[in-house]
Amino acid sequence: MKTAIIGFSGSGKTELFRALAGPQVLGNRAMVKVPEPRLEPLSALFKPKKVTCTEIEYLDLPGGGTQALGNRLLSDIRGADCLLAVLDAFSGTQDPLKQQDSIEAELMVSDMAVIEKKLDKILEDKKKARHLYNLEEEEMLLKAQEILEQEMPLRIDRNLAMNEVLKGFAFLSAKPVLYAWNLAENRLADFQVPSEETNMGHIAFSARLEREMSELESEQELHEFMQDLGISGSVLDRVIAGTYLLLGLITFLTAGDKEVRAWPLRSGQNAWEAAGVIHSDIQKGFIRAEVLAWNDFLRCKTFKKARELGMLRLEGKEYIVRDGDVITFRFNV
Ligand SMILES: Nc1nc2c(ncn2[C@@H]2O[C@H](COP(=O)(O)OP(=O)(O)O)[C@@H](O)[C@H]2O)c(=O)[nH]1
Ligand SMILES: [Mg+2]
Repeated sequence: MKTAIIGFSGSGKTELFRALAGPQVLGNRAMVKVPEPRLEPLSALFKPKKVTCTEIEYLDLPGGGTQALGNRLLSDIRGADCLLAVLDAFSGTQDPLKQQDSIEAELMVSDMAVIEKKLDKILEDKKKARHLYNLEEEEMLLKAQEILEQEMPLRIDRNLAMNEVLKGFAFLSAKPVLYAWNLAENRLADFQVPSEETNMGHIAFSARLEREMSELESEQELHEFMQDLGISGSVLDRVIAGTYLLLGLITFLTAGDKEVRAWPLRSGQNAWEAAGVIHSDIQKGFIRAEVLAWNDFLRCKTFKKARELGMLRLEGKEYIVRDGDVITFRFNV
């Protein structure tokens, strides 16, 4: 999972990146561990050699001066699954809503250019009476163009944004976006973040505060600091929770003596798809999934007990995985 951090120069992108990546990270790419408290009780039971959590890759991109993107960065942004867009709401020099409008406009203009070029190409092919072009592609592109002409980002149309035919274009305005409002410290407690829209979320943070928090010596100090300011959780927690919500992700777990591990899955995906997240062999040879719901695990504490109580369920490929399911896959190699 890859997230590109975008926004105007000076909005606090690099500060946010450092808060996510930790001070020791050099360069502009970092794998950030997704906090997963459910790994601990499982590890206590299995005492595995390895405990692995999910990671999200964050990419810090230099701001393009007067632009939030800048052409040479587009290819980096295209490769991202979602965008984290930082808004300067601390300095008072630029209205954050205007920044948001500019970012949206840049994303849409970029997509529009790609679409026009491709449609021109299709037109040429038609003139030559070549029927090599893909009719569905043309249809989808025209639909996308229509949305953009109404000054709407492609992400508002979920089906279009996820469409297989359009995937290869990696349209920027089709990507889910999480806006991070970089607020002045004193506004953090009572700021109301805008409500969610399709494929768009918002969180608030203060880059200055995050930096101060990272310099505190003890947990106790940190706790008091946060209480005084009326904030809960770190920006890392908020960004990750925001990203999971935005992408509709849930977590399932696998547990054994070798490894206890958390895996990301899109909400609504089934056991067969979950198997594929782990390994294509497990998916190919899928026989069944033994599933223990998280609350049942907490109640039973051991798999033996869970089996005795009939809480360990045998599920087939079609079973829709739930957040926190502990799954053992049975498969043929
Ligand atoms: N006072 C204050 N300064 C900030 C805040 N966020 C960023 N800055 C400062 O603004 C400048 C630009 O921040 P940076 O993260 O490098 O912005 P970028 O260009 O988006 O990567 C740096 O000097 C930061 O210390 C903030 O929340 N409060
Ligand atoms: Mg920077």
